[in-house]
Amino acid sequence: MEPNIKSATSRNDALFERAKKLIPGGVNSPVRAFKAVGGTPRFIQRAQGAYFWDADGQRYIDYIGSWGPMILGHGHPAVLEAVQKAVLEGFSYGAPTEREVEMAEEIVKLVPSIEMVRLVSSGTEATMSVIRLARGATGRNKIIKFEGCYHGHSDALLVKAGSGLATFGSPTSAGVPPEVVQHTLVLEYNHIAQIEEAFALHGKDIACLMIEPIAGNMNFVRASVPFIKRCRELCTEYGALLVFDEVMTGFRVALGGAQSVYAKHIPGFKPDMTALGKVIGGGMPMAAFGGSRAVMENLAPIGGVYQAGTLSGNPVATACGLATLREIQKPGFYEALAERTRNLVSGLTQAANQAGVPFCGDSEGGMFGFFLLESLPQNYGQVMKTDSPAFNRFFHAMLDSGVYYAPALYEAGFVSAAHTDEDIAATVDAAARFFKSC
Ligand code: HOZ
Repeated sequence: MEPNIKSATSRNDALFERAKKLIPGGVNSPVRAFKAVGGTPRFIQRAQGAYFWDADGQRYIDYIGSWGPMILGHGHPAVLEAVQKAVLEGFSYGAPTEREVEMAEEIVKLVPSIEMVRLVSSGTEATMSVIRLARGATGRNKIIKFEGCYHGHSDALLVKAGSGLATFGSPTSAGVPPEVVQHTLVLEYNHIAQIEEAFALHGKDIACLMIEPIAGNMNFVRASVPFIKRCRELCTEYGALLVFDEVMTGFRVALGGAQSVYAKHIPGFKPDMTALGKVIGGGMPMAAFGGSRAVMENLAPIGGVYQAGTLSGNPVATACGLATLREIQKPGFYEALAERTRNLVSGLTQAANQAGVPFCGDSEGGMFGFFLLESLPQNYGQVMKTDSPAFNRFFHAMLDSGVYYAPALYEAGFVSAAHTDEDIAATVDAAARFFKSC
């Protein structure tokens, strides 16, 4: 661990000032601006393995991994080789390639609920397209989502809870007309009675229920097994599609995604549709959505639901994604990743407990979360009770010690195969120093 890293260093400051003149907030995605935690964002210059270095040459143990994709760590040799070879063959053709077929074959092989798949370029595109497809396939307009689940920034999904079950949500973003979200019903995560009531009221009009099965956009909150089971039963009963947003959890929490975790507890469990992203691109812009053949064949050019993209199935992105998918299928990969991630969470919990600081955490595969609370929250309202000034102090203390967590308490964390036991121990030591000083 490199000691005494300053909170804000000159080149990061200078770059932030330059960026703010031309880029709204100085960043191309809001959370990167450090607005929630304060201070100057680090401008990253390079990355290798479990680390990245900022514009002042300071090294950080990276626990965001590009917000999930970098499951192998940065610069994995097999991925680099595949990308370098692909780049020499051309960046983009706008015509089909063999690697897209290979990519589809891999996804269908690894995720049993997916019989057909379409590649797109971002998680937002995947979830947005799934909604259109669900509406087109069912001939219904209404959709259910859950408070605290983030499904990208398309209009219909930028919506907060309405005042009751009979009312629909209101936009969370300026620029989203209320009419656009009038069909989006927002319910409380893990609240079985609410979904039952919603289906009883609107069931015949509901096209799909979309859920992050392990919500990574309110830190890390699992849907309970009974809750997922009830979602499945109600969707089946009313003819709505159950959509798992596995942009974050797909190939991250297990080789078969979060759905394979729930299938261990619910015999025969499958969602109807799945949105994927992040790990399948290995750090390149790639995402996908897929599901049953019957539903997927509603997509153009076979069916009447339109969806397209110039960079969809991009040859460099598919090379990167395929190389990544091949590495994660090696024996023992997820066992080792999950153990290291568990060690991180238990180490942090122990360090906090020894200092009398309230702390709890959870993990699945290479994804984790923690809260400065006595017990794990079950929904967004409980997550909101977290003491954010305390999180911000923790975040900056860790940053100063060379550990980079997500700069907002609503985000999950990610461990890669490149993180070593020493990295975990150094992280826990840094946290222990902070907790003792509280
Ligand atoms: N969608 C991410 C937050 N859950 C942020 C992505 C980014 O800033 O790169």
